[in-house]
Amino acid sequence: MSKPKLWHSYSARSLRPLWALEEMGIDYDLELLPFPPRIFKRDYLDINALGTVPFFTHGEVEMTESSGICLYLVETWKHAELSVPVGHAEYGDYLNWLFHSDATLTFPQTIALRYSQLEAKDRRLPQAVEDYSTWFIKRLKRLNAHIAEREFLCDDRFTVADIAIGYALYLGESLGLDQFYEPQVNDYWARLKARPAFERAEAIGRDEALFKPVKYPFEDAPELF
Ligand SMILES: N[C@@H](CCC(=O)N[C@@H](CS)C(=O)NCC(=O)O)C(=O)O
Repeated sequence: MSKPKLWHSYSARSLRPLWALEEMGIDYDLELLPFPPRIFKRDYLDINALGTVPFFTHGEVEMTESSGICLYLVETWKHAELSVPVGHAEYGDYLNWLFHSDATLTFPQTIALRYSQLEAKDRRLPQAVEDYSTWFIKRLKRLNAHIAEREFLCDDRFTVADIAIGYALYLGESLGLDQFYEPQVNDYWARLKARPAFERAEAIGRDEALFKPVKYPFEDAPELF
């Protein structure tokens, strides 16, 4: 099997596949980029025209979706411990959490992040920041109920669905929105971030990172560019 390669920026969604690679013990190449790469590493646009991270290659395969890459890794490496197979009673739930992680949870977070601190001060939108921060917390409703009686999301064990959702909780924490998490979500998040593979992956690029988010209520966030 050829060696996969991941382009990553500290604290970006590329942490999902990086964490999965570390959990699985796969040998990989890593390209560490300053965030956001479209500003600080212009030639990255020749590799990924979107300018976003992650970017992932494996032979001829090229991917840009962090939760999709996690699914690709467990399926391609046939990693049964971290996946839920087709036909399993919780397979639908497993896929739902994988997609929920980005389409429902990180989507409002990124709007709050952008309009509180990534944009120039005269383009910031406090109303959007407040509304989308609240929206993210409200969208945790399904997780709040699901995790109240469980240790992990699916099949009573840790899978890549936990990595996908765990990243949304990580981003929420970096934005200071964890102060609004319900206790069972805080406990779940504490279980996830205590995993050695998460600790290894999260530390990559931390010392060199140019960008570290300002926390809610995001007052006086400096201009980045
Ligand atoms: N849906 C994609 C989103 C990728 C994405 O937007 N990544 C952000 C970082 S979390 C990014 O690269 N932003 C930089 C930019 O938009 O210039 C995924 O889940 O991986």
